[in-house]
Amino acid sequence: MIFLFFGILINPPSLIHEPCRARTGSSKQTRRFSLVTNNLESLATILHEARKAAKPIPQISKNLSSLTRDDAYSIQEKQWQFRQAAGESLVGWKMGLTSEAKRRQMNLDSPLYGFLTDRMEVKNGGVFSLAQSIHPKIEPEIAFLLSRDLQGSVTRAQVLESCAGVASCMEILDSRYDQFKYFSMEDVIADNSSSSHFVVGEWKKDFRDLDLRHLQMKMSVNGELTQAGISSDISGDPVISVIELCEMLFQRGQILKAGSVVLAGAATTAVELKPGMKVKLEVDGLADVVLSVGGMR
Ligand code: OOG
Ligand code: MG
Repeated sequence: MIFLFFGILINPPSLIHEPCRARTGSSKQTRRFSLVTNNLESLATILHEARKAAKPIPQISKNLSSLTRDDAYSIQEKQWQFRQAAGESLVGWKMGLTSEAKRRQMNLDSPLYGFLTDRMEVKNGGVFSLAQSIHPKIEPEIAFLLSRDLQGSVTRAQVLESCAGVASCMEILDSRYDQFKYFSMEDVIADNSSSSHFVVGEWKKDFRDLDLRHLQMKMSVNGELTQAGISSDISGDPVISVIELCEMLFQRGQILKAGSVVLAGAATTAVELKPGMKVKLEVDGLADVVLSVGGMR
């Protein structure tokens, strides 16, 4: 696997730029497409294996700066296919870098998304073991549960009409890259936008009286406040994260399906997880969400 990775890095395939040519047909072009696919698939395999083994890898853009954003989402989608083949099911999506605090912390400039599977969910009040993680962090978010499909360009009112519940939520991030560092948006997107796990509080179904733009959010570790923000720190309004996700998915030929959970992005910077931590998020008007950290790294 290491040889495969360095093989790709030493001989960065200019082919990676040309996925569309494949669809035009001649045998030469078909071959080209299969080479492209193989390269993106190899990168997806490397990231997938790094996650499973909890062993970080060098940032893929370090020697492959030609990777496009579309390539990066293709790598992400391939990892979803590997996980689906292993029996995982899609439960929703996470938006990331929707707050200024996070963009500054990660030195990147625009929102991105990743997929969430059933195996990434940790029960509220449960224990998260560090055994299978590389360098996990946790961050305070707000989640939405959709009751209807949403597609393409949608309004705030349409999102709210299609929403069955709102909840406080914490996302656990774990970059598969050395030192939790990236060189580009493409690195992060290819790595499923650093998503590792998530924990959602009880869904509030009658959320219509809540002003979703003005909810105080407080995350504490072992009773001590560490992160404080307001829901408007997330995209100016967390509902806008759902609107943006819907548009971004549409550009990749996908829709936001009924039943999906959507994490709107963190309101503050993330906190490194250490054994023995008890992390709690309190959001105005929503039920608390709590997680304990166990296991060794
Ligand atoms: C990228 C993912 C950011 C958020 O909520 O802003 C994210 C990262 O920080 O590694 O999930
Ligand atoms: Mg997040």
